[in-house]
Amino acid sequence: MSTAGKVIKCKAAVLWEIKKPLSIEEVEVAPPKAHEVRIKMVASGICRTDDHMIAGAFVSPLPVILGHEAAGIVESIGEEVTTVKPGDKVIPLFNPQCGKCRVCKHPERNFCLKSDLRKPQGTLPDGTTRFTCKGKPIHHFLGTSTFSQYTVVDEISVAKINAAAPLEKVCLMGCGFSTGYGSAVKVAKVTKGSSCAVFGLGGVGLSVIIGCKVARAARIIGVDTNKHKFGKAKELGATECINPQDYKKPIHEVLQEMTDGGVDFSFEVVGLLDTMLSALLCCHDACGVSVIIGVPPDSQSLSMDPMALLTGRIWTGALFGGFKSKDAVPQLVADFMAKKFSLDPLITNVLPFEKVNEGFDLLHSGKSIRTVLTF
Ligand code: PAD
Ligand code: ZN
Ligand code: ZN
Repeated sequence: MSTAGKVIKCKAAVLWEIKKPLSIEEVEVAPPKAHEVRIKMVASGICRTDDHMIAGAFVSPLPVILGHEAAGIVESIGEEVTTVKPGDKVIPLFNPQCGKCRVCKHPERNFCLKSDLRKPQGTLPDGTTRFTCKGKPIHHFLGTSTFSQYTVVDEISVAKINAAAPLEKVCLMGCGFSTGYGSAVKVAKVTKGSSCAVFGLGGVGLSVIIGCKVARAARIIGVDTNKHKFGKAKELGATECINPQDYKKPIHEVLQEMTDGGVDFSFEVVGLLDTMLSALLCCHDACGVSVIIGVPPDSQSLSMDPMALLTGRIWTGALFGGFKSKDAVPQLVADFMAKKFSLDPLITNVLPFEKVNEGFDLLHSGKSIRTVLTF
């Protein structure tokens, strides 16, 4: 019996309050309105940004259904939807591509004006939600909300992908992989033979390393306070790994000494102000480029000496690896299918969706890279 046009009752993980575990609830998911798409979830990764939200470090309205790194199958579409149809394999896009705004029309930039990340409202673009639980509206998260058996997204927040793609792997294209990989190949534009430093060797940082390797960097130095991350970083292409706690000197000085005055490209993939500054200072003062990827704690700011930039360093940052999401994700999936890179090393754990809190425990313990929830 078709579910199109009807409310679907299903299970979702709801965050009612910050700093509390997610709770698996029965929710009602309304049918998609015009320009919207309802998706049956197949797999969703757990990203640190979901955890930042639980911890209160990233702020978006509560109660909310988190999750933004996923893949699924279109269940039904609203009126006027033209780019996907029921049965299509898709990836929800936390950074949309409306194609019409000033940023979407810019040849390089990708932070679409329709993104809910700008000033999180926790709704779809029309200002309402499609989820209810116990009679209360439940907010969306970054226009995606993938910790639910069904979700509704705007058409600007979904990309159709190859029908043969393994969804339990390519779900990582919804955030971690694309963000890290694009930061190296598209934002920093890492060059052949260059030196790179990557602060933070989680799912996103390791994806930066994959990008640096594809770009044929000569030296890729992984920096992490958890030495258990070093093995996997080296497997993916890091030429050496260092732990800042093993040195008396500030880590940027150590890196400057290791690389004849500083690396060509550095990446902050932790989300702390200290590491943002270290990453900036470890790149060469005249020709280095430093990219912020980690999401900083809400309302904190950084003070720095402008001389660090006056000498010629370039300091930038990017969401979603600088990719225009709707255009880039199908191509990234195609590159994966063509074996340009592997996602297997990033997926350390697979759990049934109901065990989502165990997935967060694994992230906190430092033992997992990516946990993929299956539905
Ligand atoms: P993760 O928690 O899996 O990895 C973070 C890594 O940083 C871990 O290996 C830690 O051991 C390490 N670490 C912690 N403190 C330090 C320190 N002081 N020095 C060096 N290493 C340290 O997170 P993730 O890979 O899922 O995400 C990383 C960040 O990127 C996080 O802030 C997340 O919110 C952000 C992110 N940004 C985007 C974007 O579009 N810009 C997308 C996805 C994630
Ligand atoms: Zn993410
Ligand atoms: Zn746009």
